[in-house]
Amino acid sequence: MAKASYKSGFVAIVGRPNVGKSTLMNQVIGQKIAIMSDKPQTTRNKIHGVYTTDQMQIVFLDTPGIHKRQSKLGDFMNQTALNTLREVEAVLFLADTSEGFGGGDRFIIEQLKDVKTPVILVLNKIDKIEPEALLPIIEQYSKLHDFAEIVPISALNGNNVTRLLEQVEKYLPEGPQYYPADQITDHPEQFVCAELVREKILHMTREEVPHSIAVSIEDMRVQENGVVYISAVIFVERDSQKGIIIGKQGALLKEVGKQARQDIQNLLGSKIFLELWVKVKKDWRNQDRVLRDLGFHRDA
Ligand SMILES: Nc1nc2c(ncn2[C@@H]2O[C@H](COP(=O)(O)OP(=O)(O)OP(=O)(O)O)[C@@H](O)[C@H]2O)c(=O)[nH]1
Ligand SMILES: [Mg+2]
Repeated sequence: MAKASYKSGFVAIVGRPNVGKSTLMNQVIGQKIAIMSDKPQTTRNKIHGVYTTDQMQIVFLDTPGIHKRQSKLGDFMNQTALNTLREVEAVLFLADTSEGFGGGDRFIIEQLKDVKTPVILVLNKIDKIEPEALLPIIEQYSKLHDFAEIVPISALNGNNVTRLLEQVEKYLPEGPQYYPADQITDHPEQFVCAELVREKILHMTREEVPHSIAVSIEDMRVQENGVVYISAVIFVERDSQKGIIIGKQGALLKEVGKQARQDIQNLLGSKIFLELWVKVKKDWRNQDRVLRDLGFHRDA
């Protein structure tokens, strides 16, 4: 049973691609549940991360970076992020202080004006800038919107993140503990495992390849010896990309498997056997049926 004064609620994390939304959520939760990379448009779905203390529970919704769409997948990603704004008690609008203010930020601020939810401006990556540079940035953003709070942080090293949580608490209503204290996400393990495989490929490939892959877990079961057997298919859009993912004599795929296995073992807490396959599905990012099959549907 929740205590009378227990506070809880949902909080969206939105912003341009690559500003550090997933890094922030993982930093708060203390475990990697949303994958991160230096490539824009890493996150494709709305990812729940649950933060629980004796006084409050915040369910963070990490969202895809809002960007100029280039495919039906891009449409889905933008829509997912924008719809989330209406489902929450507060919005964290993340901006990257090490990058100049851009049209992408302006577009998102315009969208925020249409929602009544309090918006906290989170100025991220302060570890990358000189302290004197911060004040002019705060002034610049304050002119554009009436932010409920402005909190500079470094999601990467955790600087000032506790202060951000204190600010978020102010906007939470009294409410129940929605999830058990030890639950950090409500995504099926399959989803997180597929994402971890995708993250490794994002780290090891360049140009159009990162955007052209999707990962699907085809089989996941505990074998008699206690080892979890996982079979995953990596979809690409072209034959040439298949070659890149496999690499010289299978070297790249092998490395992806090695690194993903480590992360998945940390997540599941048991030994795993990971089998990876690569398949070509032409132009899957623009095919409604394939997008649905891969879990990109409106109510996801
Ligand atoms: N120096 C520094 N780097 C950061 C910080 N926060 C995030 N990063 C880096 O920024 C890059 C993007 O981080 P993500 O968390 O994947 O960004 P995102 O906003 O979730 O990106 P999308 O999912 O593509 O919208 C990664 O290389 C992170 O390591 C920070 O506070 N300081
Ligand atoms: Mg992300």
